Amino acid sequence: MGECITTGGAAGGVSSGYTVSNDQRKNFMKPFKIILAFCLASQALAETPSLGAPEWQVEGLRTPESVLVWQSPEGKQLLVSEIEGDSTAADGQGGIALLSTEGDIKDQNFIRGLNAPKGMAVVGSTLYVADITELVAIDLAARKRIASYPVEGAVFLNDVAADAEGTVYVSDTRTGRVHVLVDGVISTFLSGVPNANGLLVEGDSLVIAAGDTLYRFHDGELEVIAKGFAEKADGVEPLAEGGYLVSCWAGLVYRVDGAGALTLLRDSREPQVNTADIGYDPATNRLYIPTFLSNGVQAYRL
Ligand SMILES: [Ca+2]
Repeated sequence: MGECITTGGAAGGVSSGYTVSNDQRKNFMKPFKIILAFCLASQALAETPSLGAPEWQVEGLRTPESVLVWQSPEGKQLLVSEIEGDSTAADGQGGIALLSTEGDIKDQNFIRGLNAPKGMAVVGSTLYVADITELVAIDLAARKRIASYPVEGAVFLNDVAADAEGTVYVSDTRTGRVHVLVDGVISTFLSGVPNANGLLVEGDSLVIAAGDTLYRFHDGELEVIAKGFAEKADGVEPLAEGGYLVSCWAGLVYRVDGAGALTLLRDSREPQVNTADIGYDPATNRLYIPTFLSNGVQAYRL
């Protein structure tokens, strides 16, 4: 166990440059505290990654960045964003592939006409996709873009998450911000979160994977859930029994338990197989890993 910092309440809050707009209607920005809830600086890791062999893997995708388990009208399917080329190039090449949960490519051109799509979230029959500097809304039934929401100052929009009311959040990893779409209007929800990437809505909290840290933003405060990822965190998924799965693009997958301790499940940095924005289905306990530069998706039963 290394450095341990525990703070709490007004006296223990850490002053910081983090800012939040938690009242979007007033466009209100105010500083807030970072609460370091756990002592996690250097948790012991399992010595041997234990993910085992994949149940299946698909190759031939086009820079797959994110996998989303989609409860479609035809049953559960996988949406896979394909950057197709450079991650920051508005090249008109990119889209969403449709896969079965058993690894069949049902339609690699399910959605086309994007640039470098990354994280996704579904609200009703609308798919929201982060596409470099804009949040794109797509009607999944018509398979067509229905709206584009340019984000002012955006550089690298990355992950998307939505709450039960249809509020949509999108992170920008380069600017360290999280933006929010409410009633068709985009505004900045949080700023000063370096490497903000994976997003997850849990009740009235927003979980953010950023750099070596997993945060929970709740009631105006940003607290540390876990810290110590060896590479920059990318995707985050909730586990049914509590805790999370967190991937790091460079090739790491961690389990984060309810107390914030990390267990390394996979390290594929040496063969240079990326683990980008993962998908997870708690009903089948299946983890889906987009391998990015390796152009595949792998499925594991945990
Ligand atoms: Ca592209």
